[in-house]
Amino acid sequence: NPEIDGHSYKRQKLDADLTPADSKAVRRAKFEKVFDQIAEELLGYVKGEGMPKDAVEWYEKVLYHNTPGGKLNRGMSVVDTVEILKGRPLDEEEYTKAAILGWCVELLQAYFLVADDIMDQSVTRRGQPCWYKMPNVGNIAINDAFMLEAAIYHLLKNHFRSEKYYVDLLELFLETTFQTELGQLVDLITAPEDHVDLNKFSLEKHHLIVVYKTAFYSFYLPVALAMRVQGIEDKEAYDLALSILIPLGEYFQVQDDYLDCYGKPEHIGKIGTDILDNKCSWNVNTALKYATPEQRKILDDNYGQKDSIAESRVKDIFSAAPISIPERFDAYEKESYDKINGLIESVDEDKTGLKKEVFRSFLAKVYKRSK
Ligand code: GPP
Ligand code: MG
Ligand code: MG
Ligand code: MG
Repeated sequence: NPEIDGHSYKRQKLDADLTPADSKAVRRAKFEKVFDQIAEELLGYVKGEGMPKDAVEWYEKVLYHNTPGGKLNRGMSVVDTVEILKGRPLDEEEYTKAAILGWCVELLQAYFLVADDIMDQSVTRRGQPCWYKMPNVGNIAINDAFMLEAAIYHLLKNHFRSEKYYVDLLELFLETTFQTELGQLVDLITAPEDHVDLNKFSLEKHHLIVVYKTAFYSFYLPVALAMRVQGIEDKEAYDLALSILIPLGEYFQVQDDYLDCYGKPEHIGKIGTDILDNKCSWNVNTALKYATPEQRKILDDNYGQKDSIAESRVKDIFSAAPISIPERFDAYEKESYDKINGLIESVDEDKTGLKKEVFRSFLAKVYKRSK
């Protein structure tokens, strides 16, 4: 019996019996099993191309270090959404196909994170050193990121080539990748290392950055993929999904920004770098809005300095009245929750073929998250 969350399960449920209400740990374990299959498939291909043993072993390490090990919200949401849209548990074949798409989203995420950690000069991720920080990796991580992305299209071809929605899947991955890269571009050029100018920041700029760098690939992509699998073709339905998932994604990235400063590294699995990196984060924009002239001066002098004393000065200002980031974040969180619930309630299920539960379950996964 596998040990899951410290309990050993006396009776493993039959795979096909699993529903969204089942224990999270059981659903996660089932989803993770599909990753072993995927890794074997990808490594089998590399071996079949006659690549040397050390290359095969390298790619295996890349895949396992960077793809599982996170919260898996994005990937598992593909499976959950297909199941909710069908309104019944999936059979074995349906489950595997949805899970492969889910893992393709996780591979996209792995690709982004490996690259993002280099660009942000981060140190840890998911409680381990960032991939580029691992012994003997360094700049090879750039190629490794490309190979995580390539895996997506290899898997899509192997498993979906004959589906009539194959091109729609390709377009979804390609378009959301471009959107994410645009968001990353604006994130990076708004945070120059050698020139701190807080006048360049604004909550409008922040909104643009987070929608592009996070919301499309983390929230819209998993649901849109599931909608394609379900055969939904109406553009109106996709626009409606977008109109809820973009605000949800924005809320999620505001949480990420908040946790960058206020999360405990041992709990969130990463050490925050936003203040040192001069990032246009929700925290600093909110602070700029409420700072007294004295506080503003301290922010101007200390934000974006590669220096941990300057960083802690900024953190003190963030928490001090009238800025009071933790209180303002609590208020923001409540307001967002109510706003998103309002959007969900207005979904016309009969007209679009969508289900409110798709969005409710996604919101429940992220509401008040602490990591
Ligand atoms: C999150 O930003 C955004 C991404 C991980 C997308 C990266 C996109 C690329 C094209 C590489 P973040 O830096 O706040 O994330 P984290 O806090 O997890 O480092
Ligand atoms: Mg980062
Ligand atoms: Mg980043
Ligand atoms: Mg962050």
